[in-house]
Amino acid sequence: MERLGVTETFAGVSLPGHLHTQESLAFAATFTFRPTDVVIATYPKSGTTWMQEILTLLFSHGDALPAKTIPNWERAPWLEQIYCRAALPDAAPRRLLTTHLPARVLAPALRQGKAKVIYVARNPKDVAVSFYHFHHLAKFLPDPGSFDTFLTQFLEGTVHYGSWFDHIKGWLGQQQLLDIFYVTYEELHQDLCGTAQRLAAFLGCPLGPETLGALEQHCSFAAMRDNTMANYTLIPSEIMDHSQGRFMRKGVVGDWRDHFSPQQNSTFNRRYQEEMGDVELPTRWPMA
Ligand code: PPS
Repeated sequence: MERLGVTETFAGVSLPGHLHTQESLAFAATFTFRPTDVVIATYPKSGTTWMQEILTLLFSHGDALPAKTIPNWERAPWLEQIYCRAALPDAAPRRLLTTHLPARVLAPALRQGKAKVIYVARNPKDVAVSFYHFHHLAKFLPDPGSFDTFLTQFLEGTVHYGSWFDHIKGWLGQQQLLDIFYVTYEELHQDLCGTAQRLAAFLGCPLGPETLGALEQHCSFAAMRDNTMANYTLIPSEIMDHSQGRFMRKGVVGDWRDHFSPQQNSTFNRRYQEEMGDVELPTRWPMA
């Protein structure tokens, strides 16, 4: 398969060449946003797919048809990926986009275009676990080696998509400058309906009880795990080896407790404190 072993470097970050070229990355970096654009920004494995599904249901006013008939990567194209230019519905009244790029690449254009941004963050310990498992499935990512090796690279920020710390600090630093809604994976878990209501208010999108009911049903882990338009099983096995695991893996909070040794946990906590000690997070994760 094309460019499976290729790595692109852009803005100091390594990215899979199967999904990105310098041309596609330049397309993203010079993109002209509109005030009606809604951009989901995430570090990988933070709840991107969940947010794509929630916004699909919100924008369809609870009609599940788009979520059940259109793959999520078409409903909310990845701005920096090769196919985006062709996939973007230019005439659409509201474009939903997704990105893993750091804020420093996109923030000036987002500000200029007055687009709305939804930043989804997740406890980085769970991100690391989810990302590690995803490396076994995704043939466009390098072999992660042992969990210990991967965790070291994750903390050093040398994994594909770069440093989790830089990513969240970069986007949080835009809070006063961009029209941005910050939400965590853990909040979605704790109160999906309440979070959807806050999202709807941010987006100026009506949300009646029927839409909310449909959203709750279709955005549950079980429904999304079984929805071929959301669970990535449509991707051929040469690109995602489905025998190695599921994209919709566990969908729980705190899975790191089953993966981290006490030593790994204390190394992680020390690094987290160094990087995040002074950072004001709108919501915090239990790190112990
Ligand atoms: S990616 O590859 O960056 O787009 O991945 P992303 O979608 O950000 O994250 C994938 C993880 O999110 C979990 N997920 C969910 N959890 C709970 N409920 C719902 N509805 C849901 N949808 C996706 C998915 O299972 C991955 O987490 P892990 O921990 O690996 O299960």
